[in-house]
Amino acid sequence: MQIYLDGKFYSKEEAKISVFDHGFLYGDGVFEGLRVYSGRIFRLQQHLARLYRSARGIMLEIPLDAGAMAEVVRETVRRNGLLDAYIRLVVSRGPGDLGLNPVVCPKPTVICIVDKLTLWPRELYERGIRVATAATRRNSPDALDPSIKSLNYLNNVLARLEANRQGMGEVLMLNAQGYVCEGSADNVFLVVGGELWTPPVAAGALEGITRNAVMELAAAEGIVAREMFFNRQQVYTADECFLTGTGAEIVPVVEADGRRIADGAPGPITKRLTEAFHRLTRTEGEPVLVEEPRAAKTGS
Ligand code: PXG
Repeated sequence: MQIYLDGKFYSKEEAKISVFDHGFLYGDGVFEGLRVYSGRIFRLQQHLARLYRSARGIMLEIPLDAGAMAEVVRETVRRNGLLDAYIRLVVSRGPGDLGLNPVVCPKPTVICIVDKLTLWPRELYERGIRVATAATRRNSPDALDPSIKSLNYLNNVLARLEANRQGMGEVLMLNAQGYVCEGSADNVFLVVGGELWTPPVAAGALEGITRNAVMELAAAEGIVAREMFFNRQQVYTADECFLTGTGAEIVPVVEADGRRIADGAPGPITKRLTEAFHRLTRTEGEPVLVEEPRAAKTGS
């Protein structure tokens, strides 16, 4: 494995950052999680746009422009040679002193890691997962805006711990008003009366790249897709529910807080959108790694 760190490539063992890095000391930084499908980086430009928006929100000046950053990602993918992979891009405030004031951190740390994917078990997609509402509310936008994909993920980690303790596949996080925002690391969708609903970013959701792709695919399939505020009761009584994220893609949800959703099986619109999403990931995006043509097999 070759990891990009501040302009150079290192092995996994050698890629080290300072204990004074404010990304480590304070969760002061931003990140992106991307995927490579068949040698193509999925929606690289959208991920970079979100990274730079997140950085702007925390007044972090990324020392590379978006073009140079795109090349860093491509080069890291090329060097690792994985046709299907997960990419983690991290920009932290960089090394400083023990005080939290970012003014002492002149040089942000830039990291790009390309790693093998750990796919969710197939049966989760076939049977769907159970979710529960987390007691941990999503960060309030006036404290730490959830549309900033920051390194400060304790809010999400606390919610994820609740899922683990309850033996659930995920939790649904609510905002302070009780509206559903998202999962601990994924966006949430409902199908209601043939329409597709997902909470608006203003409800406290991340503007997920998978979420946006699903909204576009729905429109192309003739399904009305809306950003809507909804509460837990509307989840319980929905026709279908699913989660979206870069790692998980589209995961059907068949039970929420002990209430079976519709007939308790992944629904038809969820399945249609999943197929459309798989087609999209296989075909969209500029190829960075081209599969070697297989040597033609001869007789023996
Ligand atoms: N909401 C939150 C809070 C997230 O962290 C999403 C939604 C989905 O966004 P995308 O752009 O991925 O469709 C995320 C995704 C993973 C992983 O392995 C994903 C995230 C963070 C850590 C790991 O899928 N964020």
